[in-house]
Amino acid sequence: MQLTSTLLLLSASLASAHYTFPGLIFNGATSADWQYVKMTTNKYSHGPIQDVGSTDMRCYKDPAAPIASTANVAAGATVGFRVDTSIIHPGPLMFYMAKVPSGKTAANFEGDGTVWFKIWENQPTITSSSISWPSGQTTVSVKIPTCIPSGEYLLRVEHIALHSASTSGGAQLYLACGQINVTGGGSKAGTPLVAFPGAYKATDPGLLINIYWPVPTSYTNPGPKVFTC
Ligand SMILES: *[C@@H]1O[C@H](CO)[C@@H](O)[C@H](O)[C@H]1NC(C)=O
Ligand SMILES: [Cu+2]
Repeated sequence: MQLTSTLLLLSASLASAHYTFPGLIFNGATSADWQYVKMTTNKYSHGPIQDVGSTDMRCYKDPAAPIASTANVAAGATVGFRVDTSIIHPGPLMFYMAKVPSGKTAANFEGDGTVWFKIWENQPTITSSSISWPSGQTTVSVKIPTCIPSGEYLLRVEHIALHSASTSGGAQLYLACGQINVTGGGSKAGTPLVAFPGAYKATDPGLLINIYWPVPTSYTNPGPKVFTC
């Protein structure tokens, strides 16, 4: 009895150490959960992706997800995600975008193909005794590039937890895709383009790494370099 409740408490605290990105933040307001974000398979478990070769790497979309809405946002505006409940593990945060191909909409596009460009990533603080990343965020946000063409896009947030990344497949990826319609954009398409899965390998130095000992002296985010206007 006591053991059971201890186990329950343990699994509850493990689950709460994971996270999702259910709310889109735009025009100064946070939307309802999954209103503008494709509902993810981990909506209840909050669990991560650990196989970077999985099609879950696109949007982690629940096959039974209801169809989400698409938010109108101006190029150059800041768009964010509410984190449920907060980013608690150490590791990098990145944002990618994919332009929705003609004939598709953000609502029915799943992010397949060589369509993704990276628009932002952070870097760790490295000292002689530790490597660390910003953590504890309950919201995360990014500026939509001013120069990209107007139209519908997927906005993909990705956080990689590295606390167990010293063995292959130990890195934990948390991600989700918001559906946005960029207005007032420019004429420079995002590059370079990569596919998910494909852009990452389990052996990438940013995914297979012991962040504790010896303390890394550098860190390389996985994926392409960041697009600039
Ligand atoms: C996207 O924005 C354009 C320009 O405002 C508008 O004409 C179009 O209907 C919008 N598309 C969606 C899906 O809201
Ligand atoms: Cu966790």
